Amino acid sequence: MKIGMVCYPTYGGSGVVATELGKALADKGHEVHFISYALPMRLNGYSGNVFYHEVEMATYPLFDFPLYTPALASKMVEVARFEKLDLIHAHYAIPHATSAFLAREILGNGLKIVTTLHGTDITLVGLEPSFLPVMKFSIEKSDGVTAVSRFLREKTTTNYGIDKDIRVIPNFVDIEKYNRMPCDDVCGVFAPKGEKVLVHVSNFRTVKRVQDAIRIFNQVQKMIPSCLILVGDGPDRSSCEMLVRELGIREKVRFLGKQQELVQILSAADLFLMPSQSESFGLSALEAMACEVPVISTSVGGLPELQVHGETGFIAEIGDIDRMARYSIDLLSNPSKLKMFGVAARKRAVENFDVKKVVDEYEKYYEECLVVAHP
Ligand code: GMT
Repeated sequence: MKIGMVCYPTYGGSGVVATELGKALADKGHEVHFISYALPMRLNGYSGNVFYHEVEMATYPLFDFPLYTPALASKMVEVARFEKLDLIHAHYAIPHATSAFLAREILGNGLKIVTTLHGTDITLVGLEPSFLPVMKFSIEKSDGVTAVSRFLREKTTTNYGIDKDIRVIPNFVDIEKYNRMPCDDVCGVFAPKGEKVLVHVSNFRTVKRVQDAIRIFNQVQKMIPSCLILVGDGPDRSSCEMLVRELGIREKVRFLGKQQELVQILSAADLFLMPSQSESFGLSALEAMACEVPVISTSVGGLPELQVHGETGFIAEIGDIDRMARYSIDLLSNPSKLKMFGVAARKRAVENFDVKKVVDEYEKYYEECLVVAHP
């Protein structure tokens, strides 16, 4: 198959899913053409079946805002026409599904569109009155639609009144790559005296509630020698750094910023914190689980579909910092329980979210979509 993979190139789950999916499909012999305004973050290393097409943005004094949607549609038309694409897979509906619809109309050649809904495209941004009708239309006009959790499928049908078959295909992880490895060097840096290591990874947006992770850790470090490793960057980073200074725990908290390679870091971790306010799946928690790291999370969105309370970690209400701190202290002060939870976390990742299994699901879904008439 010849697939156009359209995604955001930035530090975020939807771009990661698109990139890892594209690479895995290329390994299976498909030809994958990434289309975006910059090289997707995890698109590193050369593969003969992978191509990258950058969307050029024309500027003009009349335009106060960049006109990405038509520019992306034009690039899709060009790539689809000359590379003879079978389908466009749009990750994150805004504006990718809309540009794909435009491209299909222009081409008039039966190009299929599969749209994957990832999270805030449905739960937040798409609900803005200035986007909603276009979002609904673009989803309805896609030949196939997938959502990364049952929660997100439900939100899409209720919030938008969309009466369309939406296939749930979860996030996935390369369980061979994401596997706990010896990490003496990293552990020596993070925890030279054998402290416990808590990790949080996100794009530091408000929905991630990174301040809650810091407050949970603040309670933990009063009871257990420990450190907090914060990976990622985004709008809330400065306020988080400020909070760490206010709490007087600067020596115990490391801000690593954006990182490409997480396996070493996750292999040094004892616990992963995900106190999000909204999370349609929680890809970074899955990557931690694959590395035998139990997760302390909130109960929002798709998180209860990912992890099992009392088995792979613990789940609490949004903002219940005390409870999440208590759960953390309980696990960290009980080595055999911590180990058991870590093993269960990996087992769940391997049995349910292995890249090989999930990529096959996408492949089958593409095949189904190729033979249906456009909606
Ligand atoms: O919806 C977003 O915030 C964007 C997206 C991203 O690009 O970071 O994240 C979402 O998609 C991920 C991959 O499918 C999911 O694992 C995340 O849970 C989801 N984020 C939210 O729902 C907040």
